Amino acid sequence: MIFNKRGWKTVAMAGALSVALAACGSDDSETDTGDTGTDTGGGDEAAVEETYNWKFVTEEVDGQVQYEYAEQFAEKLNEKSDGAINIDVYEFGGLGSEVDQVEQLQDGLVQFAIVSPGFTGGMVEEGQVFALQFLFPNDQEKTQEILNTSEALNTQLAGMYEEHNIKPLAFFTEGAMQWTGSSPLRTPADFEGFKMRTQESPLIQESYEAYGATPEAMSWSELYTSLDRGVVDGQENPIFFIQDAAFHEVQSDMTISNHNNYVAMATVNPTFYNDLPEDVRAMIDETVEEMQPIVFDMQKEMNESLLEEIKNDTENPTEVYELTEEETAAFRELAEPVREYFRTEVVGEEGNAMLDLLEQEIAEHE
Ligand code: 6CS
Repeated sequence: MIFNKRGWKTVAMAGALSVALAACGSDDSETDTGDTGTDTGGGDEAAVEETYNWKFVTEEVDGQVQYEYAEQFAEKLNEKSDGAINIDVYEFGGLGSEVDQVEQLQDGLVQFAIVSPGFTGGMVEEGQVFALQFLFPNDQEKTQEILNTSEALNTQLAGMYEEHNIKPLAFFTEGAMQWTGSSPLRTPADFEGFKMRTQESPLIQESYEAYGATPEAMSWSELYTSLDRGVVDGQENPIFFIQDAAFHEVQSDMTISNHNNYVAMATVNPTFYNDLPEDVRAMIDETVEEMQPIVFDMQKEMNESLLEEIKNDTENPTEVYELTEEETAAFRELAEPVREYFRTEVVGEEGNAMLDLLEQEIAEHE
């Protein structure tokens, strides 16, 4: 595994690169259902008779979990189809913001996307269930097992996304989330007046307001600079992302809070998917399934090794502190009413039924 260290502080997110998509736009109608070409034939597994050129957009960059997922997914499908399926994988930044990317998927300009529910909460309110802190088990294996098997998520929630032209193929964890700050974050009092960067979803913001913080939504493309300049005081993310995006360089403190998991969805445009021949769909489904243990191991390895990198970065020292059980309990208590808020103010009957089932599924794993 290669961990690319890019110095995101110097990267101005390239609006210009979105021109690349616009430029490709006219071709996309052809590539949605696949360019018809000659079968390259030969491979045992390749029953695919046309050639296909698709786009897969991610919210991360080379070396990070989502991008590596998309690369391996593309490689597998290319091999399985004996070269008939070709997928261009796009790093984050090339095609606009995280929200722009979701729209491109819905419009069929890209066929596949990794989507974090944290950017779609205004659209699929029920997807904000992932913003509920301390809902899933602390144990990442158990969490991934729930994500793999949950009917509440894979049937009920997936159906709600599909109504918005987004078909979740799989849910996976990118690791437990931790807090970083320009000051220590150990008790709810430490969040009083603390400017916390969050993703767009209102329930994430509600969760930090419950701690007394002032949440501010922004794209991660602006985050390094915003932390550096004090526009915001802190943020939450899995360890691999904190290190790879170099947020620790501009934060004095990191709290191992394990307050939530970073859940992402591998998604496809449903119209595109449903129009594909059955054998091609089966190939996609098989690949999605194969990717689940691969991405789990990938995030685990990255989160573990990059924690050591943060601890050993003497040029950019970061105080790493792990919450005690007692300290965690204080946050857990404040997070509890947010679950009730989700039930009564955010979602309706369907969302409540989904959370009931999810809570039951979680309890069965604990
Ligand atoms: O904090 C964020 O917004 C970003 N974090 C991760 C782990 N992936 C992409 C996302 O946009």
